[in-house]
Amino acid sequence: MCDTCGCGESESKVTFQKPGEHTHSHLHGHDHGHHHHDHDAHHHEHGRVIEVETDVMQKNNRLAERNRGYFEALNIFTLNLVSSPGSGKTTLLEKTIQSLKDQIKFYVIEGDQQTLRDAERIDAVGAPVIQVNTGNGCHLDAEMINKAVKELQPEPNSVVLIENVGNLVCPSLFDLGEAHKVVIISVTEGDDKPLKYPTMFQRSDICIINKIDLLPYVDFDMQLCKDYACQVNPDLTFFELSARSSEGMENWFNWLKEHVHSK
Ligand SMILES: Nc1nc2c(ncn2[C@@H]2O[C@H](COP(=O)(O)OP(=O)(O)O)[C@@H](O)[C@H]2O)c(=O)[nH]1
Ligand SMILES: [Mg+2]
Repeated sequence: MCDTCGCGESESKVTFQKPGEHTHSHLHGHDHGHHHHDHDAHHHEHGRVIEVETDVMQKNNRLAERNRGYFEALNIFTLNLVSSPGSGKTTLLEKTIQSLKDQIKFYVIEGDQQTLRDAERIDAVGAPVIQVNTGNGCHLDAEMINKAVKELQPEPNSVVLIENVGNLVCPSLFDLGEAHKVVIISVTEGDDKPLKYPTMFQRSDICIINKIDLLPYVDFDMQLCKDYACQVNPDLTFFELSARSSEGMENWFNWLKEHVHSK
């Protein structure tokens, strides 16, 4: 898991902030008392490393199931949007909220290592939003969502959209309690992304291929990209769209409306 980037080992300072409010912080990750134990484990015995990582994942999965139970009880539909930086997650959220806010009540949890920029963009289109700054952490986890939801207080029958930290690796491993993971790739990133980052495509149910307005200018083979994605996950549902020009957005809106109202 995060031993590739080190974020899973470190105690990083996670902050929660609404636009226009002061930051409040939580020490996140391992408890102080356990830190040295974890640190030792990482440096001494290979077997212990696996044990510690299993503990972290088990704790996350327990909390994710609690989040899921909360969302189900209130009939809240939750999506976890994952992608590399710049694929268009925030733009897609802005356009989705602008177009459907009369029909669906949206709440947004924004994950980023630094800054309130994305939360301010969501605030500007009129949805309640909380920004989680993860510091050195390169993914959101179930504990952060648990705390963010307590702040946001989403109403029953609403939709909670979670924009994960831009990263195609670590966010795939952390269940947040969402109904679906949605992986977004843009046509400027290359058609071989599903082969390079298979876990992200395996764990997602939905794959949005964004920026199709740029197809004439890039070497991106749409069919090849979908074939690669289907090799790692034959059950993926695809949407080809442009969050900028709105081409293809209607299919995405229809999917969202069907799933929100089908329960
Ligand atoms: N041409 C084009 N640009 C887009 C599209 N969607 C997003 N962008 C641009 O891509 C950049 C990154 O978008 P952003 O939504 O911030 O990506 P995020 O990092 O995934 O949240 C911005 O300059 C957007 O205007 C699209 O469909 N077409
Ligand atoms: Mg963003």
